[in-house]
Amino acid sequence: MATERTLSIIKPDATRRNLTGKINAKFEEAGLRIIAQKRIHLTKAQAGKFYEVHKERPFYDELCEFMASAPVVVQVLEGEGAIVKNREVMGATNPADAAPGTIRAEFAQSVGENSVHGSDAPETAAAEIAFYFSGLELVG
Ligand code: DAT
Ligand code: MG
Repeated sequence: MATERTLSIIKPDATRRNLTGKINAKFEEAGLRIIAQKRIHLTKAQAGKFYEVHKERPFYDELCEFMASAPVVVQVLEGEGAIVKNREVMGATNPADAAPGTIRAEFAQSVGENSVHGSDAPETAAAEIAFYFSGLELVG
C-alpha cells in the first residue's frame, strides 16, 4: 500500500461545537498525518462548486447552505492507504450506520450534519486537494 494524500474537511456542525482537536486526535491515532490545515468560511457559491458532483441530488441546496453556515477546517491527511483509512476513521455517511468509535458515530448530528468530509478515490483526492491548497502549502 502506497503513501497517499486525501482531502478532509471538518464541517460547520463540528467547528461550532469546538470539536476540531478531538477529530484531529482520531486522525493522528489512526496514523494519518495532518500535512496541511486551514480554517476558512466558505461562501455558498464556493460550497456549491466543491460539491458540484451532487448538484442533481435533492439535498444539494441544504448541503451548500450548511457548509457555508460557519467556518470549516480544510486539511490534507497523509499516510499509508490514506484515502480508505480516512473513510474508515470517518464512519458511514449516516451516523446511525457508523461503526462505534468512528468520528461520525461519536460526533455527527444527522446524515446532513455529519462532521467530516473525506475524498473517496485517488482522482477525487487530487482534485479536492487542488481546490483548497497550493503545492507550497503541503508540508509532508
Ligand atoms: P460522504 O460524505 O460520506 O462521502 P456523500 O458523498 O454521499 O457522502 O454525500 C455528501 C454529503 O451530502 C454527505 O456527507 C452529507 C450530505 N448528504 C448525503 N446524503 C444525504 C441525505 N440523504 N440527506 C441529507 N444530506 C445528505
Ligand atoms: Mg462523498
